[in-house]
Amino acid sequence: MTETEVSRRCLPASTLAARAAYVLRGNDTGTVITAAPKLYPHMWSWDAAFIAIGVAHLDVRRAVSELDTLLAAQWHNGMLPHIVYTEDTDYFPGPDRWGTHLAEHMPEHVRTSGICQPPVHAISVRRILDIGRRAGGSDRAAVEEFARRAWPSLYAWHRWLMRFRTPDETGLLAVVHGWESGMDNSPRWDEPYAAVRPAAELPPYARLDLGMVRDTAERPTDTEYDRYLWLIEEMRGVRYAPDEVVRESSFLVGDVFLSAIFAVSCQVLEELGTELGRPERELRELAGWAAAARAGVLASVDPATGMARDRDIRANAWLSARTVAGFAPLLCGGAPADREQALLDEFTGPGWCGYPGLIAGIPPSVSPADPGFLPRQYWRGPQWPVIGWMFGWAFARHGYSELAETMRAEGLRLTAAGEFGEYYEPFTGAALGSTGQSWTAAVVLDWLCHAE
Ligand code: 2M8
Repeated sequence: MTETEVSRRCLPASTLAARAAYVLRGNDTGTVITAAPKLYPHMWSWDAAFIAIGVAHLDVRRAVSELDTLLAAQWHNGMLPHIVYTEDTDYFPGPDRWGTHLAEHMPEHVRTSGICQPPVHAISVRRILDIGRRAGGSDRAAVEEFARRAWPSLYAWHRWLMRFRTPDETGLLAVVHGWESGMDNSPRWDEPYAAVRPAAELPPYARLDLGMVRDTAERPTDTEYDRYLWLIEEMRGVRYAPDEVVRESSFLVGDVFLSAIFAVSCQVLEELGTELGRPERELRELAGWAAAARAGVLASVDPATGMARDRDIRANAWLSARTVAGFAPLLCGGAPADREQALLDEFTGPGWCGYPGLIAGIPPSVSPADPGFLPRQYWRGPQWPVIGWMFGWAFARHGYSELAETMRAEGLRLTAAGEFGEYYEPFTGAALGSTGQSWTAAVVLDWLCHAE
C-alpha cells in the first residue's frame, strides 16, 4: 500500500478506540506503559501524563498507578525526571550514560535521566479526577484519594521549576537541553545548539534509535546527537546539582512553550488545591508563579509577528524560528483580546492549520510556509497529535469551544487510519517515527470519549 492509500483509510470510531486500547495494553509492562513499543521502551515524563489520561477511560486505577510510578521517581529536590528507566537496554542513552547515580537528589530505588520535561502533570491529574468521578463508585474514591496524595508532589515539582529554572528577569522558565522542551530538534534550538561545542572528551557512543525507524531521515542527525550527549557530559560533571547546571550549561534557553504550560498548570493545581483545602500560602504561591510565567510568555511576543519567542539566555537574544511554540499565549491565556484574536486567526489561517493541502487542521510543528519546513523530519514540520490535544484542551478551558471541537475532529481525522504514529506527514497523513506510540493512542481515546 502506498503512503497516501494508508492515510486515507478511516476506521469507524469503535474500531479506532479498540485499537487504541490494544496499543496501550500492548505497551504495558505491568508497572510502566512504555512511550512506544521499540523506539522508547521506558517511561517519559510528559508522555506518562498524556498516557494516563487515555488509560483513565479504560481503567482509572491503572491510570493512577502509572502516575504513581512517575511520582515515585521524583527527585528529593522536587524534579520530575524526563525518563524513568525500565530494565530494557535497547534505548540510548541509558542510565549509565547519564550517570545520575552521582546526583545527590535521585531516589535510590529508581534509575532516571537527569533532566525534566514540560509540566503537564497537574492537567493530567485534574482530567483523571474528572473521569474517575464520572465513573463513580470505588473508582471515584480511588481517584480522589490519589489527587490528595499527588498534590504535594506536584506542588514540589512546580516549586523546583520556579526555584531553579527562572534564571533571569524575563519570567520565562529555562531549559538546559532541547530534550527538556519535548521538541528535541525543533528549529527553535538551532541557534543555541550551534554554540554547544562537543569536546574531544565526548565518550564514543552508538545510536540505537536509527535501527528502529524505517527511514533514518525522520530522526535527528548525528551532529545533533553529539550536542545532546555533550550537554549530558556537562551536567554529569556537576553531578546534576540544579543551580550549577544552570550556571555551567552551554545551553540555557527561556522556553516559551514550557513556560505557558507551567503557567496554566499552576492555575490548574491552584484550583485543585482550593478544592482539596490546601494551605493558603501554597495556593497564593501557585497563583503568583502562574502570573509570572504568563507575563513572561506575553512579554516575549514579537510585535512584528504576534508570535511568542524563546530567549537564548547565553547569547542574550530573542529567537525567532517560526514554530508552533509561537502560539504559546493561546495555552496560558491572558493576552489582550485583540492580540489573542489575531493569534487565533494566525493559528487557523493559511500559514498554519489552514495551509492548503493539509490532511488535517492540526498545527504542524513548523509552518509549511517556512523555508525550514521539513514534512517528514520529527519536530521540524510533521504534525504531532499530542500538540493538537494540548491546544484543544486549552481552547476548551479558555471558552473557545468551537475551536476545541475542531481540534478534536481534526485530530481524529489525522489519526483515523489507526497506526498511532509518533508524528504525521502533513500532506499525506503518513504515520512517521514509531507506530503504536502510546501518547497518540491516549489522546485519540480521550478525543473519542470526549470527556469535557
Ligand atoms: C522524543 O524524545 C526522546 C528523548 O527524550 C528521543 O528522541 O529519544 C520526544 O518527542 C519527546 O517529546 C518524547 O517525550 C519522547 C518519548 O515519546 O520522544
